[in-house]
Amino acid sequence: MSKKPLKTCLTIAGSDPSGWAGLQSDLMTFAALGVRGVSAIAALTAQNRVKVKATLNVLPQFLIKQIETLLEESKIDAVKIGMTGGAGNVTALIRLFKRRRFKNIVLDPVMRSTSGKALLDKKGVAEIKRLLSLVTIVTPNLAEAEALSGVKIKDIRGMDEAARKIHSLGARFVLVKGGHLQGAPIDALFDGKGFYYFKGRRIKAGRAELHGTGCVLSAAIAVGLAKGLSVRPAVKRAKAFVGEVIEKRRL
Ligand code: PXL
Repeated sequence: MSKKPLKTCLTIAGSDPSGWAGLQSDLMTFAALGVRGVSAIAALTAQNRVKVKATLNVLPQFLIKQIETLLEESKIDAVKIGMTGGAGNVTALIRLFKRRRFKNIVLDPVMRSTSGKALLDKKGVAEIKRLLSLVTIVTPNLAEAEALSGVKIKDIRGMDEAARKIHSLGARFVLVKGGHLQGAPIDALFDGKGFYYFKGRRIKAGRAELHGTGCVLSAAIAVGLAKGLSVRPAVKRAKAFVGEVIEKRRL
């Protein structure tokens, strides 16, 4: 065993009792990639792999209390944000991040479950836009990129246009995940100057089997950043890890 102290990653996310997505899958990702995971629950859900039946948001003060209490004890090397549980929670996070600067913040702007249930309302989306100026990288899928940018995305040019708009809202890096477009999947990473494209091959999987893969990706990016990688290699490694998870059908 190496004596090097483990890096610590914090996930601020919703609970998915089935373990396929959300905070539970983030903690498994952290463990699988060799960092210590700590967590703050932003919302509860009642769900299985197929369906989200109900959600219950945590109060903003209680969300912040969880994070502040962790910070009293440990240094956090990277933060991953997933399901936030409403505008009030996002506002509280904005205040916290202005007061306490974190070097690495990965925002997965979760708005809807894979099965289609809305996990964030309109006000929440507006607050997520304000949060962008405080994050290192935001990782929207196509629907989320459309909601954040107002751009209708039909092809890679649309992805690029949306990435530019989202970058102009303040995120340092924008990764638009193109997996829902037809053809070979492509993700576009924009750093304000240029685009880098990650081309993948399509792995055969049903919708339920892809549930939670966005969570794994953003958590794995946070791990890379915590370990000192810069953004592009962190995304590259995280994508390779997600590919393995989908192929093995487990974390
Ligand atoms: O996959 C997005 C997501 C994130 N977090 C939680 C979820 C879901 C989707 O269902 O339930 C808690």
